[in-house]
Amino acid sequence: MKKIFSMLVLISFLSVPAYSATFQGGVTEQGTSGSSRIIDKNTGEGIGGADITLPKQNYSTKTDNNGFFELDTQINGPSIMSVKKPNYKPFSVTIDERTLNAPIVVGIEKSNASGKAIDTNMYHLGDNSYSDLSANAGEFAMQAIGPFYTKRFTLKNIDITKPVYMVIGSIIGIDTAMARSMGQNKIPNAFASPPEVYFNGNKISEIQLNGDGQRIRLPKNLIRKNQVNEITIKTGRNLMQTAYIDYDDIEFMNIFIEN
Ligand SMILES: [Ca+2]
Repeated sequence: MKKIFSMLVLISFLSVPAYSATFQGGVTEQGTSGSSRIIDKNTGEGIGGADITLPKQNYSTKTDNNGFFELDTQINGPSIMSVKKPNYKPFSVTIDERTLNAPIVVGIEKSNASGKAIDTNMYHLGDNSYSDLSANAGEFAMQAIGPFYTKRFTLKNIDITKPVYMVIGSIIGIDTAMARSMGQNKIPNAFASPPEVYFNGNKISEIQLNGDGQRIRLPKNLIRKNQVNEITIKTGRNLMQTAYIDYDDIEFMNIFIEN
């Protein structure tokens, strides 16, 4: 039931128009008109000196003293925008040309002691071979590092009596049948198996859809407290291509742990 609910929330987020919207960790609210702005999610105050980056466009800017900023660049189709500020959780959101034409307000949240940023870089998995009709194909920023990504990290100050989540800030390019049925790509005759997530050698999840702030619960019995843990994300394969392996080309950024 909980899974169904999460899916509904995700679906409603994906289908909400981006005009004058406030993005707060996957929750969309009606914003006010005016310039785009980064605010503290809890106090509502503008955050000055935050770094705004569009990795694909190789574009970056900073907010002014009151948190306002402008995106003086062109984008075509969904693209990942990242927001970074010391002492705040790294944040990213998938935007498109409609977002660029209307002001957006992004609420970011102070990091807490038990949360941990694992990796704030952007990665491309796959083989650099993909259809122009693929989800977000026009927006791929960089060369593939191969079909999988692995990161090792220690989990200190983790409270395993509470739920522990791995969060993927943003992910684009997934061409599963579900992504296709949601209108996230336009490939008529092919689809891919979903990316798989492994934690300490155990498969814990599959990612069916593109989107922001996707949470994957880490099974308590697999967590190694104060020791090295390992996350692997393996991209899917084009299930209609049998002559050779065609990996699904995807990009993601901002992996962190929430507790
Ligand atoms: Ca491919």
